[in-house]
Amino acid sequence: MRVVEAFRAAYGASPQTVWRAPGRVNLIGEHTDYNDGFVLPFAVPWGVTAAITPRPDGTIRLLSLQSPDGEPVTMTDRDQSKGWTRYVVGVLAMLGDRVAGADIAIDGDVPQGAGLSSSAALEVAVASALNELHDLGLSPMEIALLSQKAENDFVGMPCGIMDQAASALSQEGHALFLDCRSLGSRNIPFDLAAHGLSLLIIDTQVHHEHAGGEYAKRRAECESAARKLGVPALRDVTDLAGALDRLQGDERKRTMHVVTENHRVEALIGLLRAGAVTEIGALLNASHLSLRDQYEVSSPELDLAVEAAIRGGARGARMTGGGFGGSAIALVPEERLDSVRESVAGAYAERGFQAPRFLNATPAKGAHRVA
Ligand code: GAF
Repeated sequence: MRVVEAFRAAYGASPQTVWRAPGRVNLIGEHTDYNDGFVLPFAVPWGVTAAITPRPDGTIRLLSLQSPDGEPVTMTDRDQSKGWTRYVVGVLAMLGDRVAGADIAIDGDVPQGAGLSSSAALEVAVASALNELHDLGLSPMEIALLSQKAENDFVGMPCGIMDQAASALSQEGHALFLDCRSLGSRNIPFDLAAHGLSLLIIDTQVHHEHAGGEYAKRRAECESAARKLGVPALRDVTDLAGALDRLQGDERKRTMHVVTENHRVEALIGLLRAGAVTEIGALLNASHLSLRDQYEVSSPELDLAVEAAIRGGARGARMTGGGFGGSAIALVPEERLDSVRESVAGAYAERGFQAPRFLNATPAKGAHRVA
């Protein structure tokens, strides 16, 4: 394994453990996780592999096979971390005294900028390896929570729990239904091929700079709306019409999205349970319209990907992940895959957008030891 070879070359010995954790794509349940709601992501076949040996001193040496100079970064103080190293050092920082330093080599194959959660994969791979090495006894959900805390408190991104939970808990061939309040989860069988379908990921290759700030703003708007409605979180709104009467402007729109999106997650799971996989497309379309018009986190590239995919024969499509760029997903009958790709690529060329990248995702397994 090349991460093991790189580790040996950099640090002169074999790593004590190697863990891999995947990125994720979200089928439905967008911007619901930090509203205590429901999500249905699954792990993608791409992820991050972390080779680690603990160090008794506080030093952290960190090598990425994706870094251009190929040299390890050495940090004697956690405050020295910058850029991508913050996701790793954040995990170490959250473990406090339980972990001193470490020699780490990282290899990743999550398509960059596609919004498939390479950062959660990185956090969960490192946290899972440290959990084993230091005999911490953390469950996969505790690993996800620790990774989320690293991102919230150390990196400064106020994300919910979805991405880290998907990376830590997913099972091959299944989507992960997660109640983000109780943290109860269920692996739901999700075999599209058995129904002659594929889930096409359309990576717009565009990521807008302001995405982080807009994410925090949406989260604050939801929390403010919940306070005005006197409920702990928007998940608790049961009388949507009554709630909308009491809100105005953006907070009204955000509430509309979150409440209806939670219902869409439950409806989609009902269809999967009934074996009606081909029928989930309408829910994907409705989710996209709500994210575009009520939550206002889509982008021209995502909207065009969704419209052109449907024109090309997709049964449904939506943006996936935080928004403002990244990827859309399309549910496509296998015989229509070429037609959908051509429709989207053609529409992008006509509009003068950068060519999109197409990926095919089948549900992969969550974090696991590889060596
Ligand atoms: C990002 C966040 F990291 C998740 O927690 C989630 O809120 C998602 O955006 C939107 O559903 O991926």
